[in-house]
Amino acid sequence: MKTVLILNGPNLNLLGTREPQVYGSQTLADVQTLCDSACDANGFDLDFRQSNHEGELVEWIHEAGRMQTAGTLAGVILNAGAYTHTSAALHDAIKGTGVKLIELHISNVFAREAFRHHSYISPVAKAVMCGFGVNGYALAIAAMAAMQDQP
Ligand code: CA2
Repeated sequence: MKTVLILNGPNLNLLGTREPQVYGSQTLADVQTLCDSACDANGFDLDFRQSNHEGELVEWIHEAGRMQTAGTLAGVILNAGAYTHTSAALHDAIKGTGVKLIELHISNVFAREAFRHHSYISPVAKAVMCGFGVNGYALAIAAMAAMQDQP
């Protein structure tokens, strides 16, 4: 069984504690439970992580690249949080490893402040999803399953 690696960036550990009108009221632990069920339903193992540190996220993308080479990775679902809008390092890591990656956002970033409209991740992602709330995580896992026969 292949693994879906779900990476969450800065401040997503605060999910459910503030800004419920933007991000909903579920916690990151609730999201992990949702992802567990979605992975079960789609025949994947789940590896679910969060970090507030850009370098740690870069290291995890490198790890994903090694898993992809070994044939154990289905793909990465990345909610890079605010690093989406700032991180050339994450862009380079995704491009350099060639990992199959879906960029995910809980909110519709295009309906928000202008600085959230640009993403360093989108040009190196296979697909981009935003605005579905935390249910977007389950939708992204189903999309990852549908993408498995693509190169
Ligand atoms: O909509 C998303 O998923 C975002 O990636 C969330 C990031 C934001 O910087 C992106 O533009 C869009 C922010 C995550 C912070 O989440 C919090 C949740 C509750 C309370 C405080 C922060």
